[in-house]
Amino acid sequence: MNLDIKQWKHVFKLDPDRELSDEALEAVCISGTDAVMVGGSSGVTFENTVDLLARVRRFEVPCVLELSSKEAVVPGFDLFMIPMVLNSRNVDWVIGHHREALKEYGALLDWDRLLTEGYVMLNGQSTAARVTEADAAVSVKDIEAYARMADRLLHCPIFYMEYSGVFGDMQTVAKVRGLLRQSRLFYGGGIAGPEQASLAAAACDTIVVGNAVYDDLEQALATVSAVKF
Ligand code: 1GP
Repeated sequence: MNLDIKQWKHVFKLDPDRELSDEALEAVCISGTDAVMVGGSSGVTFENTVDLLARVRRFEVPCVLELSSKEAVVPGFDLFMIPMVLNSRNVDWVIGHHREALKEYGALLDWDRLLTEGYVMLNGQSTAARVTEADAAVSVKDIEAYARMADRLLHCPIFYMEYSGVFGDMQTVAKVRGLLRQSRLFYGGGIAGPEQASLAAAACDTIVVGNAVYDDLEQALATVSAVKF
């Protein structure tokens, strides 16, 4: 199992709050993707997260939990990704929820499995942006500043450009990748099939495919070979 995120080009993100048949889940897990990330912006509970972990565990693919609430901290994932929403107006989404989680679990954590994601929410209409009270009306200069913040000030292993639900501006994505020294650039948003997957993969380091799994599984699966083989 390859847990070196520097080698990951493709990730599927599955939402514990959405239905996925066993056949669809199997197809996702054996698709050749580098990892399955479990996470969502609403309706994520301990129960539905455990359930999805158990179902993904039948396969060999790395399984990552992207933590969005301390109620859904489930042990047993290969890695845990901790978002810090750099363009949130509410400090809770930058460090507040993190403080509360660490008060409870700080002494128990396996820090080697934990990775910080410096997030910038870029689609103001998305649930993720609304829930995290993000100021998505940012300029390219702002995004570049957030990228340097994640990369050089905070030393986040991941800088995540989140366009959730819409396909983003690949010129900006490529420009940002050129600035990063050590953070890996994750791009997510609106990758509906192989063409968008190739475009996004040419601009970032790792693409994240979410909604397409639920909207058009065949197209979603075709994103893997578009970027990996
Ligand atoms: C969402 O970045 C991911 O967190 C993927 O976005 O659902 O639009 O593919 P989509």
